[in-house]
Amino acid sequence: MTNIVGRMREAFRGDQRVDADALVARLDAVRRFLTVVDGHLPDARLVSAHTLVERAGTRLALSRDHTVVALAGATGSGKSSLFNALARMELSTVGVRRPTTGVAHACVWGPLDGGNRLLDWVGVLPRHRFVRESVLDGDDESALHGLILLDLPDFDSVQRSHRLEVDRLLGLVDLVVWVVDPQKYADRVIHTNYLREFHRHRDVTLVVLNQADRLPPAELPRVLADLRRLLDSDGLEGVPLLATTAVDPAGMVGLREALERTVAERQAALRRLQGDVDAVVAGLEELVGGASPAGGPDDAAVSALHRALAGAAGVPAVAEAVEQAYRHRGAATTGWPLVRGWRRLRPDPLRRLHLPGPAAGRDEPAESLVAATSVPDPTAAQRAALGLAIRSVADRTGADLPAAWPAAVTAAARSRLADLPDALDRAVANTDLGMDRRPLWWRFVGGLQWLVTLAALAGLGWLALGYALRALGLPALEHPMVGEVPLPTLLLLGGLLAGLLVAALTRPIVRWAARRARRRAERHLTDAVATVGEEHVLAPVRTVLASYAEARTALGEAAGR
Ligand SMILES: Nc1nc2c(ncn2[C@@H]2O[C@H](COP(=O)(O)OP(=O)(O)OP(=O)(O)O)[C@@H](O)[C@H]2O)c(=O)[nH]1
Ligand SMILES: [Mg+2]
Repeated sequence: MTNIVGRMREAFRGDQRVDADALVARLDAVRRFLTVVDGHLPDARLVSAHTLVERAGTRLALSRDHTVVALAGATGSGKSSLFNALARMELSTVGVRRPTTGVAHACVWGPLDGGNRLLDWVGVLPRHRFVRESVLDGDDESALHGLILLDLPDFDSVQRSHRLEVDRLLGLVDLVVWVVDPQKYADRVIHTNYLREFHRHRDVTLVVLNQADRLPPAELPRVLADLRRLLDSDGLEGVPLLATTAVDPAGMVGLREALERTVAERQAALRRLQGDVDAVVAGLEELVGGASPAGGPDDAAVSALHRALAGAAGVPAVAEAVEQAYRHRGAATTGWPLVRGWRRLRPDPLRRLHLPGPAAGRDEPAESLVAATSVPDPTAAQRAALGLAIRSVADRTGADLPAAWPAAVTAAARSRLADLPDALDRAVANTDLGMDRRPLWWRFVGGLQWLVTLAALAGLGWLALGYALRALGLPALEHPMVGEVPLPTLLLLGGLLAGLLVAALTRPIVRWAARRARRRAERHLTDAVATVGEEHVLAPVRTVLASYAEARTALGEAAGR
């Protein structure tokens, strides 16, 4: 037995102290992780982390001078007997009928004050709490001062309520003493369902082979060695293993010493929580592990999105209208004055679209402007193309992220889909198409046209006056001659010809300038719809990526890296 206690001491990693501040920092990092991923990852994946944060916060706020130790094991292994033997009192019923203990019993060494709050939280009813006042025992019990020992129901119980109670308590206590007996120590349930689950809590796990007195002395080492092998394969290498005999005080020395050391160290609560953080972090790792944070949606996908947005916003139709309107207005200003009026009667291609332009929104925020343009609604094909482009942005961005995140990226990309049509319409409506001012050269050509037309009219008037005088028999006018041609005739014909010539020469220039105006308007419109795409599609996607990066960092800190 000394041998085993010696081994136990060696394996009991009392020297590895847990720094409370570091642990609190790790818990804060888990908390930050949860805040950051909120809304992006399915809640079901985060249950254990939420539970940890909640439990750890409460445990750390409660007495750290107390160490809650649970005796857990199969029915009949001797938990209540060990409990009573350690308390040196018959507190928990030891029975022949199985199972005996139905609810947890607690014994507190030292004053009850802080212990009571802990037991309220752990959930042991006041009538099942007992106090071991060290004052009465002199110094005998002072070494266990601060211990709260729990006698649990059996974990392999036929009673479902027992099992649930044990599972609940095992999540809260600081240290677990697993009690096995020579008959059932190899039971599969104990190892698979319980011991194996505690491999991250090796520092707060102790295993006792109780009823050691029932084995022939020569058998004990063999059974202990067999149990050690099983524990190792459960991932519990190095966990203290000792033999106990509840019915003999001498058989309790090892366990009592181990508990005394645990209580004196005041480390079990921190070690327990550290193990919990390790387990939770390991479970979360696959949610943010693997790929490093992606930079953002790639250029090709963004360009495709801009094209699709432009299509859905009716940019080609507006640009076409700008070109036509430029030609229409250019011709109306620079054309032959005698046909301008007729041109003006034709509707302006741009006005038909009812685009208020940036001036309309000057006094009110763009958001409040009611989009009421007459730009044609997107066709089914344009809508489908936009849907595809958004999906492609999401797919390409989320492709390298671990499972659960691609869905979050897709949801983010589509999150403002319903607002897109109005936002696009508003963007188009508020874009400066550069069509408000008439170019200077139009006015110059227009003035020239008037000049030559006036010359033609002057010539016409002059000729008409000559004819009139002649018709009335009055002395005829002497027309000055330019070469062989009388000046009024030259003015009339030259004016008409010059007007037609200027109109003919101007037309290709207007066409060229109209194409330029179209391209400029297209540029402005594309910029405007790109801004809408940025706000409504890309920004939400970037938010998810930023959350992912932050979650990675937070989990790294939670892992203590
Ligand atoms: N010989 C011997 N008998 C023991 C020892 N420990 C417990 N027993 C006996 O084993 C039986 C069961 O002990 P309990 O302490 O009631 O076992 P338990 O683990 O509390 O059982 P449940 O409350 O049903 O889960 C009783 O008859 C005890 O007297 C021991 O170390 N040696
Ligand atoms: Mg019992």
